[in-house]
Amino acid sequence: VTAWNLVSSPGSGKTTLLCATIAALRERAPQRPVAVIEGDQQTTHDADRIRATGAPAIQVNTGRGCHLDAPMVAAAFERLPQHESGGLLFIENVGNLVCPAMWDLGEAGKIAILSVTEGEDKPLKYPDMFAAARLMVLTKTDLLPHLDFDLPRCIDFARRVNPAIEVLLVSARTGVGMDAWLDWLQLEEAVPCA
Ligand SMILES: Nc1nc2c(ncn2[C@@H]2O[C@H](COP(=O)(O)OP(=O)(O)OP(=O)(O)O)[C@@H](O)[C@H]2O)c(=O)[nH]1
Ligand SMILES: [Mg+2]
Repeated sequence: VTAWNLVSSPGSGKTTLLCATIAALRERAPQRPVAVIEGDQQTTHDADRIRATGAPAIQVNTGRGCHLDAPMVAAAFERLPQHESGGLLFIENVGNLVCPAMWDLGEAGKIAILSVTEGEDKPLKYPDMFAAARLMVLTKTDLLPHLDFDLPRCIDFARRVNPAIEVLLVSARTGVGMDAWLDWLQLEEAVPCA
């Protein structure tokens, strides 16, 4: 099973992107099992949203904890129904740009999600997260015409803390960038973890 660990501040669009990804993967690779482990301090809202797409999801509530750890993920994984080998597992970490950077969940890679409404300076302000990530996905790009977000500057800031980080632009709302995101997932799966 290939696992991707999605890390970001609260509300960057992780669950929305995952719902759109599950729907798109159903078209591309209908046989491939896809499951999600959802981390939040409280509520089952996100797991409910994932299950509404038809994919299995386990919600982990961390209470006062600010991140998922490997034992939590292992326990949740055991509860996933018949997750066959060869499947794809998305772990949506607790919304927090600091703590989740420091925890290895057995993932193929961390994917930092940054929405364009958060400001282009976040990679410099929270460098550990962007240093730990293989990919930065800039989300909500449909909102760019309404914002002062400086895209080249944001990419430059991310590469200052992680020269190897890859960057994708996606709008889950319009679907722009979804194909490149799915291509990245497919290609990078074959690349061993650093
Ligand atoms: N305009 C626009 N809004 C989006 C897009 N993706 C997500 N949103 C909105 O952003 C808000 C937060 O989205 P979520 O998917 O819940 O974000 P999240 O990162 O999962 O949030 P937490 O799990 O609470 O950290 C919602 O109101 C979404 O409708 C997008 O591509 N474009
Ligand atoms: Mg979410």
